Amino acid sequence: MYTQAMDLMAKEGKTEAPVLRSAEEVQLEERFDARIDAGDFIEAKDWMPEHYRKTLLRQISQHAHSEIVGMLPEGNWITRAPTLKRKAILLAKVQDEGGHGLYLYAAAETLGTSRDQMFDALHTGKAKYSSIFNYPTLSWADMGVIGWLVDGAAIMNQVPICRCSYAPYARAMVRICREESFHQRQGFDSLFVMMKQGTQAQKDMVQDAVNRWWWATLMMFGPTDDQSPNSAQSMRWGIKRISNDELRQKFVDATVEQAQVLGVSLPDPDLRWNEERQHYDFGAIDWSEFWRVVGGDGPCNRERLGARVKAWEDGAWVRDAALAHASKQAERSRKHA
Ligand code: BYC
Repeated sequence: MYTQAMDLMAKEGKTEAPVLRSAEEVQLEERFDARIDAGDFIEAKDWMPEHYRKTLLRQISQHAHSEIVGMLPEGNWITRAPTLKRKAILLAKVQDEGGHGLYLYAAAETLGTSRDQMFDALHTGKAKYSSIFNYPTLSWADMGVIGWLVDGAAIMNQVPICRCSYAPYARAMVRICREESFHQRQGFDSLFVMMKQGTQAQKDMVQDAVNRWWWATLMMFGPTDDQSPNSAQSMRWGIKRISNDELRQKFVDATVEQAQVLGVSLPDPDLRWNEERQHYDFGAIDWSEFWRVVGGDGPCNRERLGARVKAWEDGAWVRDAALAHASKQAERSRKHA
């Protein structure tokens, strides 16, 4: 089946020619598959098929890029937080996202690619990052909604990755998920305060933010399973444990009740409980918007990438100074050796 995702992959030159394998490689791969089937974790020094390595590198580096690009929409509000308490929380949260990026870059480096290569892929637009960070943060309520919905979706997607077959990624995810659950709670708490103690204008601001973020959040889980070219192999290898559609459904089911507690409505006239399925039905996602954003043409793609490139260029003197310091230190310890 030809899909929009395949079209994008072909444009990016990612469609691979079939590779002929030696008998030894076939045997190694059979042994590898048996380890996956037995639920073993794969460590960095273990043999792995090249496609497994590439798939992980793609997913982990994109995940790392999402964390550091994800600092930008929220960073936008640090100077305008309404109270010192909310400013301290937001500052800590944005700093956590930077930390998540670093754990993930470190996990990706174990697959044999340098951080400089990964940054280069991000800065030249070759690597993707989550579509969600290409939307603008227009009001303070967006900070609460990012915590509640975006981090909520992130947790739903990331908890199963704590059991990913690649151990360095799984280990990084354990710590990230713990921190993400605080992020989600602080978002919910901030919205709860506005909805229960706020003025009508504050309540309207929350509802407006929910209306703007809801559909983009559902897109975070990726294309539907039948349009997801990577899912089948990633599920086979235990990189992904739960499919895009199943995770999206779990998220909707969990969020509807939270919205009721907050007293906000979700902007979907087709959202209703389906007794037979024991799940909420929800309306059609605008996949053309998703592919437009993933393809680089979302509301803030250029701004986000521009900010990352500028930060990289402005930080060149820090990297140069650190390298000069490290080589002086190395020379000094050589002399004293
Ligand atoms: N945005 O075959 P599929 C955070 C791409 S950070 C952009 O289903 P896969 C946070 C996909 O990459 C949250 N692109 O792919 C941080 C593929 O293209 P390529 C980030 C997307 O990999 C700061 C193509 O579409 N979370 O929470 O099997 C502040 C076909 O898709 C998206 C992670 O990165 C998207 N939403 O499944 C606050 C989690 N969806 O790569 C919060 C780890 C799909 O072939 N990643 N694409 O060119 C994953 O779990 C999986 O990679 C995905 C996609 C479920 C995202």
